[in-house]
Amino acid sequence: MKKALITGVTGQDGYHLSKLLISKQYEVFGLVNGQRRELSEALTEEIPDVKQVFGDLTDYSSISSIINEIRPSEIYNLGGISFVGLSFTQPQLTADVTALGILRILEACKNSGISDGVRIYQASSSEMFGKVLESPQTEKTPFYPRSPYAVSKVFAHYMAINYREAYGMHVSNGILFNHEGEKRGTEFVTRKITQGVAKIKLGVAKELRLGNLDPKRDWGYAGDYVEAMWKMLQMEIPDDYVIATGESHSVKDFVTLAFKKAGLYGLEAEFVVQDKKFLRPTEVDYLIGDYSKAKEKLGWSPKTTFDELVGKMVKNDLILEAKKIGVAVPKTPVTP
Ligand code: GDR
Repeated sequence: MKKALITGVTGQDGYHLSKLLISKQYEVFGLVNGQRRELSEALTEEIPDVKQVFGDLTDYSSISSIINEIRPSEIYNLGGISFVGLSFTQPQLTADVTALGILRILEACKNSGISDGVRIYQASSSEMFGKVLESPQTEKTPFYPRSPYAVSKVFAHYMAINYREAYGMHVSNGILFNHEGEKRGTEFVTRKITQGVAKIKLGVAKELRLGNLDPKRDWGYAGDYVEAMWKMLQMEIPDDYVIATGESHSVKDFVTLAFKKAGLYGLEAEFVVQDKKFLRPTEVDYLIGDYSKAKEKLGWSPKTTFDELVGKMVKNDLILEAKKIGVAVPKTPVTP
């Protein structure tokens, strides 16, 4: 039985990846820091087969002893401060977790003598392209990070490459563009929109407060993207891959479609309020990824369309919000 260690196991990608690896008969270990018990409990309830191990990406000794004890064949580093907005107010914490976390993992593997056998996935991000220098973005596009989060991800990305080149370790970077779904945290714009739309539909919210509606993102479905992570570690030679859909839509497009999916045609102008509080000191305006390399080498392509993604998320939030107030789930139109 293959053993996999996942950091960030209580996040959206941790959920999808754990499900995938368990379906492939892996023994899955998930790193939890023990401070947020509600997250651990929710994970136990949803995926009891994940074995939770206690440690923290900021604490080398805990990472090292976990790796020594488990001796995993695959490590997926999904942990970190992942909310770009928060990284502006907590830049040092962001660097400690998001930038240095992978370094601690790499060092722990090297020092425990398992660096030859282990395969490591580093969650790189399209945020590294920031103020883009070319479009669409590929594995060769230069980086121009625009937040403490993105700067940390660039550090981690190159550290992964350096350990690959310096010590021959099997480390791959997945440069994932935005990926969303039912498990997305409500601080991220897509889920904030779909939850907000569901509340408006049910009459429990009167407005949806958002920041900048103009930025464009390449949005895919998280369930599709974790397949690519796994595929990268099954390759004989480690490498870096862009994982994206090749389509870009604005936040405004997402809002319009979400209102439509809930049967609130064209009502966004009435409910959406722009709030300066959600603006960022530096913004990433436009991202669109070219996933040709992943398609060719990994045989990976996205399965879920933008329309399906928004539909899925709105439907899920309508069910959850209706349950909270004990009413029937409103019917959503199949075709607008
Ligand atoms: P992003 O995701 O920063 O792209 O990073 P997010 O959903 O937070 O923002 C997307 C865009 O929407 C704009 N926006 C708002 N964002 C939030 N969160 N809340 C708002 O109210 C709001 N209004 C407008 C933002 O300014 C931005 O332009 C995500 C994260 O998951 C990263 O961890 C990951 O690396 C990248 O995607 C790929």
